[in-house]
Amino acid sequence: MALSLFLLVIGFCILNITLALIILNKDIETTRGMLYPRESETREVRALDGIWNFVRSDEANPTQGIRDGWFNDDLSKSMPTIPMPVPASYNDITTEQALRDHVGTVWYDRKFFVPRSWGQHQRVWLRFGSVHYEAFVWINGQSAIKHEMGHLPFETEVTHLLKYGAENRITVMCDNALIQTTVPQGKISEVANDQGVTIIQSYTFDFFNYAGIHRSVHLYTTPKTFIEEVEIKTNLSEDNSVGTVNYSIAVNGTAANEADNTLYARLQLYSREGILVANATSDSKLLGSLKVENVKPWWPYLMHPDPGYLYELEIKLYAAKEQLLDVYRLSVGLRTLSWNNTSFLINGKPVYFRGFGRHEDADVRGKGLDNALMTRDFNLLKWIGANAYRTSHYPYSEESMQFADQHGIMIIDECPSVDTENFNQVLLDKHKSSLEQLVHRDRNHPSVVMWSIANEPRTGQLNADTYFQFVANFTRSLDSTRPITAAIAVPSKDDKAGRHLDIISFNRYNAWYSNTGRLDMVTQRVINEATAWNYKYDKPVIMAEYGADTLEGLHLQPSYVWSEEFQAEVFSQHFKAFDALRRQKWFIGEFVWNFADFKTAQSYTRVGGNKKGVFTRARQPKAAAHLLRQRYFALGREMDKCNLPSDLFTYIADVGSNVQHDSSDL
Ligand code: GCB
Repeated sequence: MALSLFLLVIGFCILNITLALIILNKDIETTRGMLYPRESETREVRALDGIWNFVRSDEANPTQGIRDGWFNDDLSKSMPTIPMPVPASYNDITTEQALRDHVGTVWYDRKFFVPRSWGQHQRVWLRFGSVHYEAFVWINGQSAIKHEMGHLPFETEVTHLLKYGAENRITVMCDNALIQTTVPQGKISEVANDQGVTIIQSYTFDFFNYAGIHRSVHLYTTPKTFIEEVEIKTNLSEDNSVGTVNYSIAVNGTAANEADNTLYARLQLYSREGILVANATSDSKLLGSLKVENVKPWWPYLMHPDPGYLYELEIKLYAAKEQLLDVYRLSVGLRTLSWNNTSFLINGKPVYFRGFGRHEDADVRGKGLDNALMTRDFNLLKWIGANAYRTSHYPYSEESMQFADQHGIMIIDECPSVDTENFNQVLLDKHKSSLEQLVHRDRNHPSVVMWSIANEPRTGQLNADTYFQFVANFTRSLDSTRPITAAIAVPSKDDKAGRHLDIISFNRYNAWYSNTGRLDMVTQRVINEATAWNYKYDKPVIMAEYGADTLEGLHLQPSYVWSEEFQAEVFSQHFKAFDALRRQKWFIGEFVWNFADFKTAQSYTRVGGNKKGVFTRARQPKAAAHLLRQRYFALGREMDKCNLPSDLFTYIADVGSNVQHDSSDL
């Protein structure tokens, strides 16, 4: 009897484990619309950015505001409020530790006027650039939209919720809690403290879980029937002289549903100089293509004297009898991408990536959109001669994607999956949704050259194989024009995901996390590991992270960990490996970790945050920045014949033999 009970229990356990391992490739809900809000003859845009009212909920009672209906009236009628800037993370705005480390819900509200004119013959939309992590939104006390997933936009129509020619109220509840089924994952636990118990949010990823309304909030109008979706795919003739812009447009609105009302679009493509270079009239399916003779292709920075060349596509939607309904304009860069098992090409030319892993992170504003910081960052990227970065470890702002298009900076566009483990069905569905939202948002950016479907997932685990097969194939089904990668940190022999990728990226910290301080244990190990990855999968390989924490101003000779000298020497040891690997055609890029210092959760390995930046958090160069600059320009010179900046080398001495420091030193 005891034995049969024992067997029953064992059987039950096995069944449970098997069920937990089974993950299905389910359909997920797809997003619609969400074109970046732009003014035109037929559209108005208004930002709701500014100072909002803010309440931090009681951590022990996170749903109190919902139960007590805080959204039914001004927040200040329910709770004392404090001022809170939007966009910004809320964590570092006050001096309170309780707000910095808050776990759970917070509330925002503000008032705004809607002009009377908006109430007639048009529709009004409310759009958030991003709220981390989950958002619940009310307009005048009525539920408007809910959205889960940080770093990605969401929108809804609010025409019916607004009061026209009158004051309105918007209320947002934001929840930052990360659990095993959120992307990224985290854990919430109750831990004893000196007063009783406290709620702790823990996570394994290495950046601070900043939260709040991180990007702009917009109201915008559209006509009743309007351009809802635009998808652009470009092509070039073999000699790059003729370009094709293939477009597909989707329309939303009553006119689109009337069978006898044939809609069509007229498209005009203008050069940067404002000259009309191509035009077309679509069929009633709103599909078609434009041909551009003597095209100026989109090239990455330093790969061409005129990088980031963008055309402007003007789309006019018409109903029968030439009735103009809607106008939308977007930038278009014409380029081709192709890849095989040894290379990655843009416009038929092999690319070698010289870039960074980055973060959206700054003092005070956290992950809040900051145009001054973003502009400075692009100036630094160009100063240092980088041609690429990875949006580690989540999608970056749409404004930065537009900048990357304009400056010719190639983007490896990463979804918010980081350190993913304990693969399960809910997680898979959300992971796929994050990629669907990302691809939908970014598919028209010429700067996006690759999708990264995860950072350092635990791809040695049993069901990582199926899980990443589903995620990679799903991403491919959304966009077959770009290769797929993931930044992997498990040893290549244990990895089960790489076979589903097109390009292998790996992260490794030689002389830092392994063999700390040993500069003589870097070069050969990097060569061996890159070679092992290539040997296992026969695909192009990128080193997506390497580096060393460096305290600005700490100088030690001989070099010692944390010093500026050590960072420069770690880089130099890697450069030797990269140069050896570059001779193997399949090694296609080097990405330093990190562009700038950034904040992390508190830990005894972090002095005020992660200090692996080449720039400080205030965006000033450390010593290694100058070294990296010389290398990145040297690579640009060698591969793409770029010009060198006149201040790349500092005059040192005239020692009689007319010693000159210039490109011949490279
Ligand atoms: C990594 C992670 C990155 C960390 C970095 C580090 O492998 O991908 O998020 O910040 O290491 O500095 O530890």
